[in-house]
Amino acid sequence: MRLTVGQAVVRFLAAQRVERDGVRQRLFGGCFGIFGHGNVAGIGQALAEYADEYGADFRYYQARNEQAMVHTAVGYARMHDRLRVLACTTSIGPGATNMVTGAALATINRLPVLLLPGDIFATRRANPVLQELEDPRSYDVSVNDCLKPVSVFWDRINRPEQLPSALLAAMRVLTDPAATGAVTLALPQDVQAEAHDWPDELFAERTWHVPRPVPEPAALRRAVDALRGARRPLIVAGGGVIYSDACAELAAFAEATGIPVAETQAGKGALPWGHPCAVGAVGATGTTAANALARRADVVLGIGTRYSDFTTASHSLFADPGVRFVNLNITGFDAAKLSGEMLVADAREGLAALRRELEDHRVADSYQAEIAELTASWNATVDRAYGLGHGPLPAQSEVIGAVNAAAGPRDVVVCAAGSMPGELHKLWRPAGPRTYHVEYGYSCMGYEVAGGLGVKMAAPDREVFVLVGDGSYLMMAQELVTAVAEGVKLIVVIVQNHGFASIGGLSEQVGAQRFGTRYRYRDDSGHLDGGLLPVDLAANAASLGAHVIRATTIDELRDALEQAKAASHTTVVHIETDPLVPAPDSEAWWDVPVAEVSGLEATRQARARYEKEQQAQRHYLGT
Ligand SMILES: Cc1ncc(C[n+]2csc(CCOP(=O)(O)OP(=O)(O)O)c2C)c(N)n1
Ligand SMILES: [Mg+2]
Repeated sequence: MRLTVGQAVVRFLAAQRVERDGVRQRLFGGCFGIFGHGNVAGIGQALAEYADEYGADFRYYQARNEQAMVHTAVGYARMHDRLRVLACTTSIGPGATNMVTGAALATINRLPVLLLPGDIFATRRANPVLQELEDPRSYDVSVNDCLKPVSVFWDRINRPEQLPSALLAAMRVLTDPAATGAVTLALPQDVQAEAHDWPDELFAERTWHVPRPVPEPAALRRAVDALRGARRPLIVAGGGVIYSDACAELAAFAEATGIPVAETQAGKGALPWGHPCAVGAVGATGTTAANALARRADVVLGIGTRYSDFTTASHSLFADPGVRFVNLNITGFDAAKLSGEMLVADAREGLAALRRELEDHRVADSYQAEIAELTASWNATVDRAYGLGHGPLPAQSEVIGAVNAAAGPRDVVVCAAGSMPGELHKLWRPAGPRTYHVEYGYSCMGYEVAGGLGVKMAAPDREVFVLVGDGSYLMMAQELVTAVAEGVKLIVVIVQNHGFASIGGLSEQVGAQRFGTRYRYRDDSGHLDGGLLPVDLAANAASLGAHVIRATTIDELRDALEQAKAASHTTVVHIETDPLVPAPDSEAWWDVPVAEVSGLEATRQARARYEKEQQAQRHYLGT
């Protein structure tokens, strides 16, 4: 079949299928893109040529910003448990490099996305072309090389003959849960438009089977022995539990053994709030219940977690001198962390195997009673935070409480950066898996609206509540336009607190006095501490085509959320909060270095506190 490279790419992607647990579906939900020179005549022409043939099965979606469209693809893939993917095509140069942040986010969160940046001419006939980097040391370098370290697979197609093997490798990586992340195929613009005679089999329907590897018997025995010997075991559930659809198996294992389950940001919702074994968030933004258990745990069973510093409280949380880790993970890379017993397997298969071996094993009644007591005490803390009645401006925790009350059991909350992720992690009461979507691998400002769009595209029958701070909103709000154009309904709650409440708090903690963390006019003394700026984000959202409701009290917020739920179009609710109300304490630390010498008394005091906290840090080298 004689097609251009662009046409071949589109035909190939449309023919890919994915299968897990006997369910087979299209791998690609479509292709996002912003056209320019580099893709308009290649992938762009191909998408135009096949638009009617493929219809909704493989649709072109227009974004407003290339970084944002990668976020959208990530939200979509996560909501589909990594089984469905979106492609993203860009022009060369700035269009391509705008995707670098999105690619890093995808790779860090272990979520699949296919990036198809345009690239400079392979023939180099008229170089330098518009937007070409021109590295004097090598004409082989282009700005797309920036995507290499943030991609799990990267290739450049300089000749049509290279395409089939590159496409197959890309699909293998996208559908391999142990390897997945951002996959980049850089496509020089002349090559995209070049015709080639392709074998017909390249475009035949092809099914990629997602594996569920089972644990090796010897590794299983070691893990079982460690858990049998534990008096105070604790499970740390990460995103892998949800992506592997292992939540029911996790509940069964926890119920059989009585082992409490703490959750990372990506793992939150693995057990529904209120489950007798659920102790909530763990780590620097954790609940006092999970963290008290973590401090004294003798065996930690980490499942599908990458053990970020937030989870381990910067290696200070797991404080029992003899604490050991058993890590059930699809990758050896993560399973080896903290010198853990490596149980390399699919989370669901691994949990089923552990349950078979440990069904007769239960934690002591006294431990269970302690768990219930700690959880009840934390629940009372959340009740207080939700009903604080702070004034004149409400506290952020009250906003979270109102959104939590408005969300139905299948609805999804989306967030990524600022002070809300930490508060959501500890305070939000999830109804179950896939209802809590906080991007915290990269905690990227600007993910919220764009990622929320991808979530809603993947789950159109659920309400999607996007919680976004004013800082994040100002960084990347423009995909509201895409939501409006596509008729994809989002409920966006803008939490206006005139700057970076999160970094303000952090700044105070490190003795930097909230410097540069508020949005203010420059004052007469030259500092950014002047009056409030005349910024109206509600008006901004309205100008982008969203329906807007302004709320000033929590009661008005509740009303606004009900109106937004009843509406059929994207609705933005604007509320101002007090940035200085602290969230309930997690009683856990996060390592952010403090200046070792300073003329500021506040900094010197912060340094003294820091050096004390640092003493709790461990290497976890095993026994
Ligand atoms: C792209 C990006 N730049 C910078 C940061 C560092 N950062 C984390 S939170 C934050 C402030 C967020 O402000 P806002 O959205 O208003 O939330 P608030 O802190 O006020 O809750 C900054 C600058 C980041 N996470 N992402
Ligand atoms: Mg803010």
